[in-house]
Amino acid sequence: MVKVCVLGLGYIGLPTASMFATHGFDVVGVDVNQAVVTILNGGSIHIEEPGLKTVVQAAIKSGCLRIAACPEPADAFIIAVPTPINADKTAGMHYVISATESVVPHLRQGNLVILESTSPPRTTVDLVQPILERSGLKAGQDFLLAYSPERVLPGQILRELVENSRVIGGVNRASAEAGRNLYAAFVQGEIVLTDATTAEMVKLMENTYRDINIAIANEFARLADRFGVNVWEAMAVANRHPRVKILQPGPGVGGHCISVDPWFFVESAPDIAQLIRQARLVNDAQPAYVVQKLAEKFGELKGKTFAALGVTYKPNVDDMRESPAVEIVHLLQQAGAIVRVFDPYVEDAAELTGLLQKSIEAAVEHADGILLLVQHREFLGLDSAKLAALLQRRFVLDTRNALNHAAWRASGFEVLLLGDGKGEDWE
Ligand code: SAJ
Repeated sequence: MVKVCVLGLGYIGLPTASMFATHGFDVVGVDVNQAVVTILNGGSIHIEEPGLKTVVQAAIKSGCLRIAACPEPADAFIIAVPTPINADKTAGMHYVISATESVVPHLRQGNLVILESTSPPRTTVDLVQPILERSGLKAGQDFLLAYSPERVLPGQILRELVENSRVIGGVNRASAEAGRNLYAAFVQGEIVLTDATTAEMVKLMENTYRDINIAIANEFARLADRFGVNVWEAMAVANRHPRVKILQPGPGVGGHCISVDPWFFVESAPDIAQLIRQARLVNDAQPAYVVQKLAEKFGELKGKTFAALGVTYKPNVDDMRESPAVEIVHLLQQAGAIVRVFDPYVEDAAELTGLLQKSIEAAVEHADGILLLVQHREFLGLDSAKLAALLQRRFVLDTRNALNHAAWRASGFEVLLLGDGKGEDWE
């Protein structure tokens, strides 16, 4: 039985470890966070992801997945630890470094090591390989080394792990082929082989491409506000062009991927990655733009009460990492506003202490306005007539173009739609 040691049991490592375990591998899942080890060994999981708990429980119950605090000798090591962004927008590589170092004492002739963590270009060859070679073994000869990024969408991880195409970049061909043989156990999508640095660039290019496309949508929204145009109407028309596909403007870009990865290019080649940097700045400034729109509407934000609906980085997930909605809440607080937050996916969160409400009614009661920050499915059919009776002022800001504006207006609400410079009076 092939033994796989997965280092890092987060959004990617845990589903990956479970997937190998349910496909006939002997898997040890390693996390340096003792709390994670305890939770998993206790039969729960620390991540909200559809279907994941069942798969993890089945894998652990079958005995094929064991959870541990330290790595063990294995045939293959998969490093799936976070690469957080530092305050200066450089990549935090400390987890990759320490996870790689923890593999060194266990590395044996013929082993395969795969880095999955999103990393700046050349990380596999310039950072990971030299650390592993401290073992006295040579990459590509004594052991095999590859980079294979995860590209799954939170909320659909289990399905996408299986169905998505996968790129495997080896330090040499034998390494890439060994990676393919491993992942072929459960990947049904196409497996494409290349070199390690190309695979690293592929991952960063995908998320950077999306970031830049969202940035232009956000900039179009601001231009539409300036020129008295409804950007949503304009986009719908522009998107009829066969070669145009503008993405959705919104309150900004969150999550641990798209809002982070483009900076890895900026860090590695600041002289070249200028458009990439600018797009990041546009998207990062979007929460402040939303607050500015509110300030224009209310004049003074100090003392006003707002019900913020949704604080995760995108709909129907509990993930709040880099969430623009959280930043909007904090900016409003800094401006002296009182914010009450409701999110059906978030029960408590350190950064929102004292702000989270247990029901939408509790958030909305006597407020001066509702701010729709995330288009969770629970919010799409909200009964505006019922909410209208609770508010001090019937005002709603829709940052996602997710509400039925006619219905809200019929309930007496003034509706402010992000990117609608035309406004409701136009006929
Ligand atoms: N967003 C917009 N407008 C849009 C689309 C998204 O404002 O038109 C915002 C969302 O609200 C959210 C952020 O962008 O705040 C990112 O959401 P997302 O759903 O686009 O992507 P992620 O971060 O959940 O997952 C991305 C995916 N990458 C691509 O689609 C290229 C996923 O496939 C990757 O696996 C993942 O990053 C990752 O782990 O890198």
